[in-house]
Formats: sequence, C-alpha cells, structure tokens
Amino acid sequence: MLHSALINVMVKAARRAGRSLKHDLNEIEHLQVSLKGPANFVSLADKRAEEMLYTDLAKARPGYGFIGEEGGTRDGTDKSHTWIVDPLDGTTNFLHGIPQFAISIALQREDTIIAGVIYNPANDELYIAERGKGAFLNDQRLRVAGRRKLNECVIACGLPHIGRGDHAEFRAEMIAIQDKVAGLRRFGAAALDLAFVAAGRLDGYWERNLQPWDIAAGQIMIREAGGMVSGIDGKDDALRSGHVVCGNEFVHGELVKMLKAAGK
Ligand code: 2AM
Ligand code: CA
Repeated sequence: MLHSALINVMVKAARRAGRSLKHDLNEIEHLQVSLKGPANFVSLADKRAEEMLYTDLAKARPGYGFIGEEGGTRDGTDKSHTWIVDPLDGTTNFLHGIPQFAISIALQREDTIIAGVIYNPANDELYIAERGKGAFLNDQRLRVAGRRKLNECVIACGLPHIGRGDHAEFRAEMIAIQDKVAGLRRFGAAALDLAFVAAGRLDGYWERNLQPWDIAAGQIMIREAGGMVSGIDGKDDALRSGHVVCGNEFVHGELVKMLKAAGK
C-alpha cells in the first residue's frame, strides 16, 4: 500500500528502533541482561531506541523539534513542527517479557497532530494514521467499534502504580464503570490501548496522569478511525491535561458521564 513520504519516514524509523527493542527483549527473555540488573538494561534499551529515532527523524526532516520520553526536548529551527516520541511505551511489560509494548511517534504541526505511527515489534503490528487520510493496522483500514450497549463493551483502563496518581480516585472510577460493562482490561501500554480502540478491539479506554508522548499518536489514530478522544471532563485536550478518555461517540459520552459521577 502506498503511503505519504512522511509516513514512510516514520515507519522506517519505527521499524529500525523496533528491531533494536526486539533484540533487547530477547536478551531479557534469556536473562542475558547486564550485571546491573534488568531495570538498568531496559533504561539503556529505551535510550538506544530513542537515539535511533532521533537520528532517523532528524535526518529525514532537519530542523523539526523533538520531544522524547528519554532525552527531553530538543528544539529545532522549524518552530512549527515537533516530533513527539515514546521509544518504549509499556516499559514494565517489556521488563517482564510481556509482549505488549510499542514505539509511538507523532508529528505535531502548530497545535495539531498531523500523523502518528505506533509499532509493536513483538508481534509486528504497525498502526499508522495521517490527518484526513484514515488509520490503518498493517495496511487494513481501521474503524472504531460501533457498540451502543455498555453491557456489551470491553473497556480498558490504566491503574495508577505505587507512589503515583490518586489510588482512591481510580477505585471510585473503576467501581462506577465495572458493573455497567462487559469487561474491564488493563494492558499497561497507553499507546497500544489507544490503538486497540482505533482498531475496534476495545470499545473504550480511560487513564489519568499520562504524558504527551503516551497519547499523541494514539489520539490521531482514534480520530482517523472515527472515534472520540478527550480529557476526562469530555471537552478538554488530553494532550494538555494528561488524562484521557476515548471510544466511539456513544461510549466516549457514557464514560465521561460515569467518570464525572464517580468523582462526586
Ligand atoms: P511507559 O511505559 O512509557 O512509562 C501504564 O499505565 C502507562 O502509563 C504506560 O503507557 C506508561 O508509559 C504510562 N506512564 C506515563 N507516566 C508514567 C509514570 N510516571 N510511571 C509509569 N508509567 C507511566
Ligand atoms: Ca509511555
């Protein structure tokens, strides 16, 4: 399938960094990690992946700014374009050899995300989206699920971990949603949760306290697949607030209502 030059640049970068992550995953699975321990090994793996992504993207589009999880912000001469990159989303899964992690690359022009690529090298699933041109998984056009009965919906969430977020708030939200839906899931890689909603595998998803690189590529994926993404109160911008809720129009609206009620 033919994609734009921009998408080709992003896909090529994602695949190269993906090979590196897959190699490192193999080391973890065979316990050939460094003496300093697996956590240190993983932080080297994601730094290496981010450097590869930066090198490839900067070579193809010199001057664009770059925001990455590992290296922080690198300003470019072109102030209107910024790459927003997570070299390894789902770090804990990766560390445990759970094949649910991804590279996430988005391109922002002014205030708008115009392209996104999410790539899981463990199963070779490649999601792409470009503004106005649709979203695809391995070249198959994506469409969010059409369900309009909550008790048939599978909804994913993020669980705040030790020392992070508001655990009591999460439990209240979970209780509000748990007995209205067919099933709750927690996969642990935000970019893939968003991609799964775009692909219609999940009907909806919410999570708090994320970073722009967790959300940016997934957001355009869902919008290009016909779904809705916002901050938790329904109208705000998830990229700014760090809190995200998504689904088809109906599910998104219902989740917003339930989350609001849970907060009271
Ligand atoms: P990461 O794996 O790149 O850290 C898990 O619930 C999701 O939350 C993952 O996508 C994870 O991304 C993300 N996340 C964002 N901020 C985090 C933080 N401070 N600690 C752990 N996970 C975080
Ligand atoms: Ca992340």
